[in-house]
Amino acid sequence: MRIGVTGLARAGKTVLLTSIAAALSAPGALGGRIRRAAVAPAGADALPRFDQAAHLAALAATPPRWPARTDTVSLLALDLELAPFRLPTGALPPRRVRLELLDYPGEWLLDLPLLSLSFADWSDSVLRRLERPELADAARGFLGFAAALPAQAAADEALAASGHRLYVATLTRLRDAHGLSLLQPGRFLMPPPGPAAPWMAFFPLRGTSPLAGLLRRRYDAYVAATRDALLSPSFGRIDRLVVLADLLGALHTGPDAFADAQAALGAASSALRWQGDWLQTVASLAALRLPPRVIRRVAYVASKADHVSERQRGNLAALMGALTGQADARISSRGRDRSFAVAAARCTEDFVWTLDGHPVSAVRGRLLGDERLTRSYPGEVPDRPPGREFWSHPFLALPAFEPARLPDGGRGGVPQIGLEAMLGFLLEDLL
Ligand SMILES: Nc1nc2c(ncn2[C@@H]2O[C@H](COP(=O)(O)OP(=O)(O)O)[C@@H](O)[C@H]2O)c(=O)[nH]1
Ligand SMILES: [Mg+2]
Repeated sequence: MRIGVTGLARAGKTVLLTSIAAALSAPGALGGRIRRAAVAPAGADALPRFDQAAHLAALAATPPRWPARTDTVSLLALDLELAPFRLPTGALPPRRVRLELLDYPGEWLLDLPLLSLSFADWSDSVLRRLERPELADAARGFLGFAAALPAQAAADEALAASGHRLYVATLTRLRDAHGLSLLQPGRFLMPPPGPAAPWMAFFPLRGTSPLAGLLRRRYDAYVAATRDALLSPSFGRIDRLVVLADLLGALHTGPDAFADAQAALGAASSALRWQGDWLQTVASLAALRLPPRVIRRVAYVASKADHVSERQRGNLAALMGALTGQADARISSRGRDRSFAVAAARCTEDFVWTLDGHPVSAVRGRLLGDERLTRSYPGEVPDRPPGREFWSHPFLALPAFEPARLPDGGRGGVPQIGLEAMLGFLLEDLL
């Protein structure tokens, strides 16, 4: 069984995989339904391995550290021994299952909508967005370059390369300075390992110039490669998916970042919802290949939920549900999707704080490099996309907490919130 874990950079994928593996390996895991779990040897698989030992050692260090930054894909394989099914005639032998968790960049899933967009339509929608007044500043260099191109610009390599460089710089700025997430193509911000293919050098451009023709051919090659990657053994074999998003971070960054995270989650969830359809199309295009398995369960997870108290975490899960179409009976994929609020490495405890004479449910934890406990109350989490009045009282800072101290090198698991409910949903038919 292969579970894909996806989310944009810093969403919390590495910490989640580390915590899942530690939880499944702890004695009495999932109410005793898992007897034993061991990280499987790398075997002959071409995918890089997820370095579980190093990531868990970081969390278990004194003082604890967050796991080092990772990028691109990696695979964590666990050999599980499950408690036997019991029949009236006696117990069956224990069952053995190989559970694989694939750490998959969410930036790559943002390319799903491109599969059904022509270069002209894609260019037009990207440029219209960049031309909006609130983004025009960040995009000025690139937009100026595109505007200065003659209507019949030649299919010139140097032009294509300069435009590409300016476009990638704009995407990077929109991510780092504006907190935006719907930035396409995702592989421009999270390149696959290995040397970049020459057709990666494109950018959105309107018109019918020879240059636009060259860029269109490159865009088409990019879309074809994206399609192939979705059919490849690494992604094609995924049959359950965790989509992780730092919604609290987006609420904190502000209305534009939040609206953008909403658009990105909406785009990814609708592309996944129609997966049945587009996979059939893709499969027929890629004749002679087996169609990939259809994803049977999707958990949409709001990460770092330990920044807010228990009362707020229900709202956080509801907000995630609202952003991914689960509240809408017309489009929800009955039973296949569910939303959760999870802290894979819980740093805080809940407590009641009296602010201006009013009790509020807050949290407290240690900041990185600080021995004392720090209190935090970022604000009320809305249970649906918030209206304008919400943004007049901005969501307060999210302190950089230190992970909780782990006894016994983490062999008993990592303190967490909501992880078991999420695993129970994903593994229901197995347990
Ligand atoms: N408070 C809190 N912070 C978290 C949690 N999980 C991740 N983080 C923070 O988010 C950062 C990025 O997490 P990481 O797993 O490396 O993200 P990735 O880029 O998606 O793999 C970490 O370094 C932590 O600072 C959590 O459960 N609680
Ligand atoms: Mg990572």
